[in-house]
Amino acid sequence: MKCNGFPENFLWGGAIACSQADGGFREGGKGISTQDLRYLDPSWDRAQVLEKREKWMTTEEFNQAMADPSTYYYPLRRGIDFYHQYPKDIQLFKELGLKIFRTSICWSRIFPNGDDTMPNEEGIKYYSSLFQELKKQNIKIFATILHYDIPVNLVIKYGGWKNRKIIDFYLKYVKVLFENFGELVDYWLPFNEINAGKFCPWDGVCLIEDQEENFNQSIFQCMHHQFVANAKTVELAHKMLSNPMIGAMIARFTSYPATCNPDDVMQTILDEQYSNYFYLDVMVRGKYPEYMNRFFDQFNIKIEMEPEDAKILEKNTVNFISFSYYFSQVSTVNQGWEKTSGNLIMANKNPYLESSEWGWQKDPVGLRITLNQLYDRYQLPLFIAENGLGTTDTLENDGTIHDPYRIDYLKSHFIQMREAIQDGVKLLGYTMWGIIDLVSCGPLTMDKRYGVIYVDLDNGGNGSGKRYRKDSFYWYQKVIETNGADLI
Ligand code: BGP
Repeated sequence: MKCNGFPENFLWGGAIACSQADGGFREGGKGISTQDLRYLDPSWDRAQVLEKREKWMTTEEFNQAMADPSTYYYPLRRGIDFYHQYPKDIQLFKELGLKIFRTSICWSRIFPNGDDTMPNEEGIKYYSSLFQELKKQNIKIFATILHYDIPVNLVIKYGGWKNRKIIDFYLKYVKVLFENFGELVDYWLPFNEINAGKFCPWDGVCLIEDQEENFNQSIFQCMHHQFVANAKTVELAHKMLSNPMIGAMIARFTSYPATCNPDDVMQTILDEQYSNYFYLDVMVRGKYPEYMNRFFDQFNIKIEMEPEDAKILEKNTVNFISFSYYFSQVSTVNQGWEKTSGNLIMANKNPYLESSEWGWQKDPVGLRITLNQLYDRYQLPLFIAENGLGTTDTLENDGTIHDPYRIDYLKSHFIQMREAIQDGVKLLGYTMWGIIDLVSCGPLTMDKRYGVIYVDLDNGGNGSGKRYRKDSFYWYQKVIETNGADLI
């Protein structure tokens, strides 16, 4: 039954990732993860932050980070201290009325080195109590098994995702999660934005820039291992759990032809295939699509596969599709087309759209387009795993935060979600990105805030850490309570 245009059981939610929120660096037996090594000088201005964001991990930076045990230049080691504050934060989520909460599990809390014989009991205990607390408050759990951060030892010793051995380490980790949290978690997601490896190789597939001869070759080899790991996780889920919901996720790069020049239209098709559909085709349709052969030839990519891989991929496909959606762009063969920032990439500018403070082009209708495109192509239920507006907020002296721009952003996207549902799209839920302010993933700053809950910390981790409700908190609370009735 539909109610106010949204299904009665629509899952209004919020999302975070452990590496951006937890902190608790080296506490509870946690090992060092690849995201713990990402560097930010808190004194940098916006231009310096943006310049750094364009750069990938180098050997020099890696060694420097490994030698530095402090948190000063490493904001992802600090997060927002969710590791300690989660009981109070969950109270706020409860007050907000969240139906579902998405977070990732930190692999290096469960297996500190990735190849340990036994899991770290303290890590298991932490997630048990976090998940039980959520259940106590009647909040469903959407767990991401890997959101970029793998134990760094796996990179040092084995070369990370390039090495096929990592599939077994990953599955050993997954098995522990299913054994311990199988009854608690409602939706499982083996990989956050699996296409991220192509655009941000350190985050997605843990490759160090100056250690690769053919970057594309390495990226797609890693990706193949992730696809096999994904399929084997699906297989394991069906063996170990009852009726598991286990999904795929991409960072969705919605693109329109820049002009009606047929070359631009063809470019749009190629951009769709290479940046979006390839990844979903493998995980949903269970095989490598033919159009990738041409791409692989062009970049001289030869993926090593085991004879059984094709069967594994074919037999173990996901049962829902999730994606992040923040912006849209245009596709063109015109190399000189004006560019702007976007999630994970530099995007071609669309003159019809306004951009956020960080250059990301706001396009609510693009969300309806995306939902229709993905549902039409795959005919599987969809889940919007991330969406939101990252921007500066001001904490007033009286503890209020007035963020009408965020309300506008969310409202316009929710209206288009409702349109898509009326178009016939099966949409399970929506987990707003960064429901509580956290360290941003690209720039690594706190001043790119997404939350409806403000966290009093600056780019250097200074501040009380106190949580405040923004105006958007009360607005989202009403949306959830009325299941979207108040949207115009
Ligand atoms: C996605 C990531 C998230 C998140 C989001 C927003 O790609 O899955 O971890 O951070 O983008 O990006 P940013 O934090 O760079 O603004």
